[in-house]
Amino acid sequence: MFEYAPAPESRSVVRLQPAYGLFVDGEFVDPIDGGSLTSINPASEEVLAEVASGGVDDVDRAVRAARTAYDRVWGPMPGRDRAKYLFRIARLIQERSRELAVLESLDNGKPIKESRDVDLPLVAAHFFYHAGWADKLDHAGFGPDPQPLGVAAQIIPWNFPLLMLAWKIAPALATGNTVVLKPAETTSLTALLFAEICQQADLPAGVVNIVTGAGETGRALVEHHDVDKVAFTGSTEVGKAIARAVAGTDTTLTLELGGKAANIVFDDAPVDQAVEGIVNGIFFNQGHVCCAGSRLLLQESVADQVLASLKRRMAQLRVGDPLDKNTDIGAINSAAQLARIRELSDAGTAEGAQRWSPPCELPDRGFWFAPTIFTGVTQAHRIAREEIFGPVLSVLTFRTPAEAVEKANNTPYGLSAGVWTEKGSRMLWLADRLRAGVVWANTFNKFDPTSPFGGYQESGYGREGGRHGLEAYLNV
Ligand code: TXE
Repeated sequence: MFEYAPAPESRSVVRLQPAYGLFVDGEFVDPIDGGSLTSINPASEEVLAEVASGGVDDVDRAVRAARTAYDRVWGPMPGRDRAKYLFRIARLIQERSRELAVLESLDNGKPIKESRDVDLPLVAAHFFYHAGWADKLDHAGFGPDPQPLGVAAQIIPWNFPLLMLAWKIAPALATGNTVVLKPAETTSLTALLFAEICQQADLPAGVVNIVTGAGETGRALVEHHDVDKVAFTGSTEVGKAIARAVAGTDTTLTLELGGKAANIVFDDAPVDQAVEGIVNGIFFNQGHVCCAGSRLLLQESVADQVLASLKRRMAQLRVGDPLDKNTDIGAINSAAQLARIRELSDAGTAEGAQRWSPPCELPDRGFWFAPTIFTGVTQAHRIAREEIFGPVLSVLTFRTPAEAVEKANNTPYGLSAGVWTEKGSRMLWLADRLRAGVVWANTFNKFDPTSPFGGYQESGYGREGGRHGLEAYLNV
């Protein structure tokens, strides 16, 4: 067993304060009626900082600050001026990207090579992309002078703390809305560093407010009478509760919820390339990805070959210290999530599927789970139906393209899917029939700010990114 020891030179980029307040009306403030949360490093269980937990009065203060900023400053501001702030924020994110990436890995547990090379570049790209829209909304097909909605309440999860913040805040600000954002309780720190960046960019006070806290804080925000728009990313269960809470009000809602994506491999697919796509599909970010390729559908004639190659590749994956640049799989974000992954994996074994993981030493402290695949999975098994949100892959087989579509669509979700085949006609045939918001062709987990992202059915509604994402923040 090795001791978890973060590389000191990386860690030193981050200057953590012992305690953080809420970011309201351009300042860090103590909560009025809230308490505090302890933020820990999931790879070591060491305490990183105390973080304020906002109560009902804190949420009210933040919404009032956002309303005032909307009425007096941000709503009336010409798009070209809003763009300048967004460009400034985007550049500051680039300048401070090392610090942000290290903090993200410390707080979330994700490998530094992902936070540094995937999350942070995408976060900056989102702000640059939306900065470019701010002065062009009249020409985007929404009609002349489309109006913002007002104050947006935004609730985000812990799997991509900064990237989800960027997906929410950048389009809201570009379209002239102001924001109260609540990060997830286990990953608040990069949102608070982002608040510092807003100060550094001289963003007018109240345009962005960050209220940290757990579900109760989120509920107070969603139920606040002066919120015009709610945008939520998280579990389907909480998404449905939010939909019920705003039903009958004039608050508009977008929901980005869970998934159980099929990654479909045909017998003409290049095996090495497909195996890389399978590994990326399920082990990227420890599988804490709403669009993770968590159901692998293999055409029977190549199933053995692909599985053998996948196992060889899995044996090379390095699990461990998120701050080590050679790490492929970091820590599970929380004890609660680890318990959920264990429970569903145990159910897989109990229901008769065969479990396999490569030999893999896991650190003693922290929350860890070895990369795992289950074969012999049937569609009735819980591991084929429920979102595991961890590094666990359920493998099923199919014979014909029609059977692949039928199995892929046999889920209450519909966020994404992947197809691996050299035949273009087959690719298009499947893309037409797969009920998923995104269908990746010979790739997986590719994101771009220009491309709308969102789901069908229990994966939610509304789109984020691209021109469609702007629509969610405008009266058109
Ligand atoms: O989600 P929650 P959890 C799935 C994944 C995971 C499961 C549970 O399967 O195992 O959900 O994760 C806030 N009103 N996804 O418990 O509770 C909460 O504080 C308003 C998929 O972490 O939905 C946090 O900020 N807000 C998913 C956010 O909701 C409330 C990402 C998400 O937490 C609230 C995360 C309430 N009543 C989990 N209760 C994806 N789509 O990517 C909680 N929150």
